[in-house]
Amino acid sequence: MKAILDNNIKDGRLKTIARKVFDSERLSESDGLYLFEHGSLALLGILANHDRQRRHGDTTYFNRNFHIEPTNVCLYTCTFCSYSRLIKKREQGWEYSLAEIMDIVKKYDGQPVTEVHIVGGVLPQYDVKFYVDLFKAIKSHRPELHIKALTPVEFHYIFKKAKISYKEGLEILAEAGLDSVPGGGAEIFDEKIRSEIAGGKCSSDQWIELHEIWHNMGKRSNATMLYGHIENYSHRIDHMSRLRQLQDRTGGFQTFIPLKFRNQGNQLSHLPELPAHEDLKNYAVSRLFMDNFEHIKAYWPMIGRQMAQLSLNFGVDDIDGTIDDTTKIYSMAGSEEQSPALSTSQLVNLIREVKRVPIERDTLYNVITDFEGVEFEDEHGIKGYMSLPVINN
Ligand code: V47
Ligand code: SF4
Repeated sequence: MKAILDNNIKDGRLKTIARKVFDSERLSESDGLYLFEHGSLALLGILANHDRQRRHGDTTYFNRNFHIEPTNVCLYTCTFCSYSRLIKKREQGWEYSLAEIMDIVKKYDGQPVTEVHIVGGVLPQYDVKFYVDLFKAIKSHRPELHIKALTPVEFHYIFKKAKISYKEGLEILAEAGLDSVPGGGAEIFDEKIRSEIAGGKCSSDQWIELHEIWHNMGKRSNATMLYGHIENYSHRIDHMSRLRQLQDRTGGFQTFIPLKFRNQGNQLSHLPELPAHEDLKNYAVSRLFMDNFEHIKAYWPMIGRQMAQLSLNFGVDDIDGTIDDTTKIYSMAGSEEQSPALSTSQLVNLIREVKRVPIERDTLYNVITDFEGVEFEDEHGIKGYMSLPVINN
């Protein structure tokens, strides 16, 4: 493979970059930028797939999860956000009480979900005390359910309001039951672009600082990048580079999740969405550049299941989870998945259709079920995938 590529890549710089990939050498920021600007989709796919295969073989990960979005009313007015409602229009949104949130958690009693992902708008009543009470209530109801919740956007706001340091605040939440932190709120770290699309909320440095403190407490988190709006390739490389540096210091990130900007119903609706080949390219460059991230995730509710399948050839090894139609962030922004929900057998088949081996993981990537050659009945009573057409191919 290395020799074939070497003999067929005409561009000397791309040839050097390809050699680095095959020798597992770190790509520089300018290598990353060069790949974005000059790499063909075919070359990027081959390189990123090689890197993914070396790390994960044929495995593709997923989990059984559901989301809770306590509110979509928000103090901030991020221009890309289709989901939030201003306080003065709060009657158009929802604001769940602790009891209502617990009712959602209880709906999953007896179902084999392993993770609840909790994130939403920022409002004064959702303060440190609220989340402490909520996390404790969830843990006392279902101790083994992993709570992946909140982002530096909420942390910064609620800790400042409570007049406690980031470290004190994170320790209080961890003690109450917070297990890990999702990747949201990162958007784009470049300060100028960030102030245009997400002005007022936590800064890039604060986002990094909060994750660093969390990692230094021995905890894990994810990282995202919102791309395809007013940023350019250099901003994306700068964003990934800041994450890569933090990961060098702590090793606390589990997965990197590029999030494609969707343009319906927000203040940036005049911007066209990126074409599919740009999304695939972005996954590939992410895989190649983020050498110290073990996993690259394609979030299927945002890009749709077919793109999620394609992304598995461009460096992606994780496609998130069952979701069960519990998140509105992407359907309200125009995703083709208007009611995102996949049963376990549907997820298993989606992965098997593109000849990968599905592995159900927990949030920390411990293997729950390796589906290679396994027959099963999922939580919806759908009998083993062996009976579905794709498996007979
Ligand atoms: O920070 C909001 C993004 C993020 C739009 O950690 C949008 O496993 C595209 O972080 N178009 C929140 N993106 C979601 C998030 C996430 C999702 C899945 C898994 C994990 C994880 C984390 O959603 C926000 C923002 O970047 N977002 N609006 C939009 N119109
Ligand atoms: Fe609020 Fe988050 Fe939407 Fe920004 S992205 S307006 S912080 S809900």
